[in-house]
Amino acid sequence: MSEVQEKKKIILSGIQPTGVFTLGNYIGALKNWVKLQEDYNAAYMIADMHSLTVRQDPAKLRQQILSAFAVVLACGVDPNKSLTFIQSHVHQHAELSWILSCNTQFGELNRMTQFKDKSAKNADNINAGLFTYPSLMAADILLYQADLVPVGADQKQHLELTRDIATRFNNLYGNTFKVPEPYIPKVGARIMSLSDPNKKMSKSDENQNSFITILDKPEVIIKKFKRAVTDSDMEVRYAEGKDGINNLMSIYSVVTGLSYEQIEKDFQSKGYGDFKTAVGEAVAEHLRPVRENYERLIADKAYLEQCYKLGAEKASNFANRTLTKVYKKVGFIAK
Ligand code: AQP
Repeated sequence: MSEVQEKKKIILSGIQPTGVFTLGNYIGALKNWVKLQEDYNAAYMIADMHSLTVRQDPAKLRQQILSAFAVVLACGVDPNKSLTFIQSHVHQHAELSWILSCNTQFGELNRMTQFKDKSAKNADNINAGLFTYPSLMAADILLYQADLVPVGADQKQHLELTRDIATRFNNLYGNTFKVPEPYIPKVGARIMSLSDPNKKMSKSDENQNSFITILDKPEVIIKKFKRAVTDSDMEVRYAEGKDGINNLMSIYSVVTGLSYEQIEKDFQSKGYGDFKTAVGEAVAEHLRPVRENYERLIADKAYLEQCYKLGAEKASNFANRTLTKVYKKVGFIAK
């Protein structure tokens, strides 16, 4: 981060390479990342270490990490403007995570609802990493002295814990960490599954028809929207109990910029079939530039490598300042 940029507030966000990013990840995170890099000193990471809390196939994970990095750039994140890196390339994350684990209480981790949810989903692999995940997340944030962290509802509790850990550490050892604030994006819809609109759209969902990936071909996108679960009513109208239609309207509104009122007017005398086709076509068109950028980037492995190596070097320099301070504070001897 340059001297001039350093005056801006620091914002940090990460995304797990647990699959190809969905339209939900795009609308809820990546689209905002691009906007935020103008006003903030942004740090964006591919959270590959976090993805190990669920069993991954190594060959697939390797490919997903690179693909995820390329998608982030394809969406418009500029590695010259934002610190863009792969978490495991910056060893300070694991190191600070250990120190923070020793400053986090078992009871605090045991209260995390995501741990309970994920344990229920992965009953055959309730590993210690799944339990201590929030300490690693705290390290991710505190290493960069982030002022702000964009959070969806599911990460609110973890950010609260990060704040508690930072405050506790500062009280015990003297001021070390910036205590981060949540950043609530101005526009940020929660995109729901196309096959079950009561469930969040997720990249690791087993049902391929439940999500749109950023890289799906236009004909696939249109087909998936045609299959989207709606209701037995016939009206394109945003209303309670019409979760499927509400979800499609929210997606359509984000990609076209049209208000719900305008959408209802435009589809007044048309059926769900026409509406679903319109949503599919609009999404396919909206994602076209990202898909085209991605195809260009993923074919240029040398450029990607250059970007993630430079990102790792810059991130590591920054993170090391914090870690050195922490090691000194807790009483370790400098090498
Ligand atoms: N459906 C969604 N709508 C809006 N925002 C979403 N995000 C995820 N799904 C939606 C946002 O994407 C960012 C990165 O999320 P993540 O990869 O760290 O993990 P996640 O939230 O658990 O995303 P997935 O797709 O559901 O991953 P899996 O299937 O691996 O658990 C976050 O900012 C998140 O809010």
